Amino acid sequence: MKLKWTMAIVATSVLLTACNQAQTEKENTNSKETHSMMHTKQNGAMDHEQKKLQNNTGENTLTFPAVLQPDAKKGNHVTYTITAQTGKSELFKGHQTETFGYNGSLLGQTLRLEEGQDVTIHLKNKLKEATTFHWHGLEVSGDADGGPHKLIEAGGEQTIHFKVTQQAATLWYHPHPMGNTAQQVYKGLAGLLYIDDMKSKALDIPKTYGEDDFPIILQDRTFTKDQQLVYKDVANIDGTYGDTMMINGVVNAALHTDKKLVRLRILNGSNARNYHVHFDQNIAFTQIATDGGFLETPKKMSDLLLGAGERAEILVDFSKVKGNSLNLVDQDGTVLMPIQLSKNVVTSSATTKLNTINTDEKLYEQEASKVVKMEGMGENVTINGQKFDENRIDFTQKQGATEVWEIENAITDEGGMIHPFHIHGTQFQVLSINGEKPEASLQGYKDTITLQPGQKAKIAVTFPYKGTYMFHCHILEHEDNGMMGQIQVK
Ligand SMILES: [Cu+2]
Repeated sequence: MKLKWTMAIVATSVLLTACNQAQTEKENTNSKETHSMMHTKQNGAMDHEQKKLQNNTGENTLTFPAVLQPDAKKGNHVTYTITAQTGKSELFKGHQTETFGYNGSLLGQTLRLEEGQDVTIHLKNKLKEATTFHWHGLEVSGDADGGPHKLIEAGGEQTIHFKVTQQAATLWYHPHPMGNTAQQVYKGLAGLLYIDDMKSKALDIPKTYGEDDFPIILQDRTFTKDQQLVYKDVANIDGTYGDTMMINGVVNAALHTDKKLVRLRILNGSNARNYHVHFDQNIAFTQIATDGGFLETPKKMSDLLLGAGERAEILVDFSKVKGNSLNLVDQDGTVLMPIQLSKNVVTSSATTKLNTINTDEKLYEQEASKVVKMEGMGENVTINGQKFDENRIDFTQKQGATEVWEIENAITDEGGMIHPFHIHGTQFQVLSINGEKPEASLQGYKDTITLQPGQKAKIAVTFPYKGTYMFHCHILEHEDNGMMGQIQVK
């Protein structure tokens, strides 16, 4: 296994070095020819310019992933099988696109677990390449977490067991093989994982899956002329952006619903793109949940930043819309998702209290015991000046102990860029951003925090279980290029 890893890293760095040289040449000579020539040799073009996202045309109707049915359910114990496989998807009428999926040809079915359940999952890899199954946001042992150490070779199988011990939340699952995560997610490996608990079931909020409680997986993709997803042709070392909006695996999808109060569970499942979501026509919305659970109260938002890997649950009352349509838009007004409204159904929610979040006051004064400095762009991305090494443990922490981590997105001579920082196996609390109280969207449990260049966050981190976990930038190309470290929880 070690040999393979080394080979993957060497191969990646050869590619990335060439890519970086090409960038320098491009900057120096501004010669597009030189740039593309460099890449012909390297078996794949890498365009450093980020693709602009086109407006979602809304020509297709948004559908929702099916809910995964258990193989068996006996009392508190549930068993599932999740298979990573290849397939063909009709994303454009009359054309078959080759894709990856879990238990299907594209994306995964939604896994719905309940707090307190004992879970067994049989993992099957029917791809022609190695993969892992990572449960993003789930508090489980390092053994069940599906990091790069838990590689399942092509045709291989694994079985994991864990108990659900965390509160209601919208989590997700995706692959995590070293150096190959970006490509596998790009081709379609990603699924939702919902946790329900007594509290979430009792709350007076929309909760009927696909009727008023909508999963919204935002992904930007670029298709070739023959409607294929060819990762190596579009891969960008600083994060691969696409020009076409795909939601829940539907290209140019519009949400069709009634004029009523709805809940959107938005996952930024993109490789790298950040979204500043809001609605046009000044339609107000509230955020009710962050990555790892409900906020204490609904928070009014005008704009919500979601970096790669982050989730937010929002409530929006479409009965307040004057016409029959509106759009979910990005910062610059780009249409992310058109929404078509039919009949008026008056609904309302009186919920003001969603959750209780206790933070130990002492933590605000506590010095950070761990410092994570994210630096660089392109090939030069590092954490604390180092690239990932599977044989190096960067940090240790005691199971159940809460430590304050300082996460810095440093600006270097090259400049800086947004990095979404993710820790496996924990839901942390944000204590401060640049010494100030975090904004409302960060006042809940988080497993990923999107930091602007120059920002420093203090977070309170507790690992409920033991094992080796990753912490990394969730721009998948940065992660693949070693912007990742590991912590051993004992
Ligand atoms: Cu990054």
